[in-house]
Amino acid sequence: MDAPGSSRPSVLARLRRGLLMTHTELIAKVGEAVKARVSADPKALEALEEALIGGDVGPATASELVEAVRQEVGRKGSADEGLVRRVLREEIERRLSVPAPAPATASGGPRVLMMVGVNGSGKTTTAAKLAARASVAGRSVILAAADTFRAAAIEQLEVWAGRLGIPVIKHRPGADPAAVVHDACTAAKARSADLLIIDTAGRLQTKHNLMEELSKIRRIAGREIPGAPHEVLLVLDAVSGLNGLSQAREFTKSSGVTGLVLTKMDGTAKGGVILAIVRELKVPVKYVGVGETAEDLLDFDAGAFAEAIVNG
Ligand SMILES: Nc1nc2c(ncn2[C@@H]2O[C@H](COP(=O)(O)OP(=O)(O)OP(=O)(O)O)[C@@H](O)[C@H]2O)c(=O)[nH]1
Ligand SMILES: [Mg+2]
Repeated sequence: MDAPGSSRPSVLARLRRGLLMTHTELIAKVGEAVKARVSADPKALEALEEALIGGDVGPATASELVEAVRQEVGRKGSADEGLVRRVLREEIERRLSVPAPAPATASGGPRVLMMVGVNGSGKTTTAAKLAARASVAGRSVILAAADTFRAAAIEQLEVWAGRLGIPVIKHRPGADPAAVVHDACTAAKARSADLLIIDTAGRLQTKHNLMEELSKIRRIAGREIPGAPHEVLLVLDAVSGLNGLSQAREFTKSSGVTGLVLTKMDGTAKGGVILAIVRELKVPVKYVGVGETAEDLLDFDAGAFAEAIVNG
């Protein structure tokens, strides 16, 4: 995991605290499994599997992980705690190391990033965090308030933009979001911005007209700026756990998602859900949200995440 600036320890600490529920239970079960001599006692493996399921990794991943432990223990002929942990860590890291889709060809113009997801997942907050990050790195950023459903949604983005000193392109509430995106693309080109971040309204994947609206936004962006949107981030709330999975599946199918953001990992989230999501969607996790301030965003690092889950 990595985060900019001096806030790094506290941000990492928040992720660790968020992962604690998965970790604590898992570690207790690893200890039990080892004590009961994994190879000899299937009950110990069952307990480990239950702990993994309790951590929201999903039944399929849980059984695969336990099978990997069983095989390694069989090969080595012994099962010390270190071995079980090593197998789990390696297997978790491997599963989370999904190659990113080929990047859209660079056009030389502004890079366009679009946030999508169901209601309340953290799209606007993550858009602001990413804008803050790019701005701190010296890149010129523009935000597009393409969530025109509610006046409050536009205001929320404006508050962030004002705080960060970043321009925001907006229309009236109820306006066509694609028109906002059109204007934002024009502004981004005219001002030679490095990055345009489009905030969209939360929507359920079952609402066909709303999914169509996303397609229209994509088309408009692509017409104005070649290759846009260069990145489509599906923002998922980790707290909703496995419930969000089927929704996410439809989103990835229909809106060309290139990466995932898992938010609210600082709360009571069971971090194991990342494994279930990546297994299903086969899209890489790019960022992890660990709080509500601009700094509370981590680059996702599969190795560091596996280490934090298994070894704390
Ligand atoms: N603790 C915590 N809270 C978060 C995180 N990300 C977002 N939130 C909070 O979650 C709530 C919803 O976040 P928004 O960014 O408004 O979510 P959204 O997806 O834009 O919501 P809609 O536009 O209504 O669909 C807000 O109270 C945020 O402060 C996170 O990583 N950790
Ligand atoms: Mg929003």
